[in-house]
Amino acid sequence: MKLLFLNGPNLNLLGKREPGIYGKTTLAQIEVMVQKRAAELGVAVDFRQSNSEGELVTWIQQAVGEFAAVVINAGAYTHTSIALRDAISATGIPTVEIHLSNIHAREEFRHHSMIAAVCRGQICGFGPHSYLLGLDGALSLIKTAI
Ligand code: CA2
Repeated sequence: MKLLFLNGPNLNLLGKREPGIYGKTTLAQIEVMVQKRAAELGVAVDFRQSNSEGELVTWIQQAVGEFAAVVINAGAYTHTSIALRDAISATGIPTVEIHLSNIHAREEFRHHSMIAAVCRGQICGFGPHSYLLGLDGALSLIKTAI
């Protein structure tokens, strides 16, 4: 079974800029953490990042038939992207929304997620651990026949 982890704009800067907000852990280190847990659970993970909205949309479209579920930190596109919402909705692929920070405790413009209503669940506020919770969440969706 394969899971697709998608990361949106600027998440490639994690651990390198603004550690006060997003911490010191890099995206590469988060991937190592996710891959380790996934291997223990016998699941394959493809872990990707893009700054391009269109590329993220294309990856969601292509996930159909190849991945059992998607775990997505859409970054700032979370709050703006009808295109990502439509892609998740159109493909019907079970999707878990994740965030490092608690978006509901931050600026008001981060409180609304364009994709939340078409995702199966939302995890936020646990720092890098949100990714492991996203992995668990996606697996629980698959085990309960989605
Ligand atoms: O908390 C999250 O995971 C976010 O998805 C992160 C996004 C933000 O726009 C969302 O509201 C919440 C920002 C990702 C940018 O990451 C940076 C990392 C280092 C330096 C600058 C940005």
